[in-house]
Amino acid sequence: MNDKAIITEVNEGILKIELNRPKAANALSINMLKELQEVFELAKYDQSIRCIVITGSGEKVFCAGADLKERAEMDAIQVKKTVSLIRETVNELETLPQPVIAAINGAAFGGGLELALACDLRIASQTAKLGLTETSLGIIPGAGGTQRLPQLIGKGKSKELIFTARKIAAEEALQIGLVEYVEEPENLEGKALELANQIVQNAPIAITQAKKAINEGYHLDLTTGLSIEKAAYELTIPTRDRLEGLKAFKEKRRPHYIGE
Ligand code: COO
Repeated sequence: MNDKAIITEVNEGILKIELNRPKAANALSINMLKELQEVFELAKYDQSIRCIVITGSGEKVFCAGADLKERAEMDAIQVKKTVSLIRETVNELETLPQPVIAAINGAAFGGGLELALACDLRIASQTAKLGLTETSLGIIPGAGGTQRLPQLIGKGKSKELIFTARKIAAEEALQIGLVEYVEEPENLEGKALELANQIVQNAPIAITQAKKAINEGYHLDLTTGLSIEKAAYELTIPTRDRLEGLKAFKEKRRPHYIGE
């Protein structure tokens, strides 16, 4: 029996992270958050990891958000500290150099959806429900939901979902652009790994710089965004991978990228 709140597995350049609190709906306890931060700290310096897939244990829940049982025992200062811990953990996920794919295997509510919003891609099981439910609990999304959701689906629909705390089905999430794919439950992990395997074939420095340029330039004016893209592109020029790409093209073979 694994009593770790996070289970990790690395296979062929892909790190799989599983939120492992099935008896507590994979809720974000303080312990789970600290374990997540440890995993992210190791992953960001591990060049053998080229893509990350994050999912929940079991079939019903991806992540039920903040641990409300822990929360009920906290005073105001402890709540502030814990929400900051969730926000910091989610922010660390978003700034990982590798692409992160959320395989949403079930309910993603509150901080659980905020975690998925900080990922680069989201695939939802057909059975998944998604919602920023915080206003139904007398609070607001505190781990980036008020910022990342509008960036993804627009202000109007974001206000509707946050004000109503509505839990939406995977198909609606796909229609509004909250997720990129919806899969049958039995195909969810396969689709996530299919995407991850496509990503790990490409040059890791280029992938990291493309992620950085998109994330940093997205909400800036075009001129500033283009200067960010220019700086990111120029970091790929001196790489051995760039020369390998040209060589592979000439030799009509698949490139072998080493991340240098
Ligand atoms: C959840 C759910 C919809 C799951 O519902 P189920 O009907 O499948 O299962 P239960 O509701 O019985 O939950 C299972 C289990 O997990 C139960 O424990 P026991 O009573 O000991 O059997 C629940 O108490 C526990 N559980 C579920 N969610 C949580 C939890 N423990 C601690 N914390 C949480 N969050 O029932 C559901 O709706 N959960 C609340 C989702 C939600 O609104 N989250 C937002 C919290 S605020 C926030 O995230 C803020 C971030 C900054 C998932």
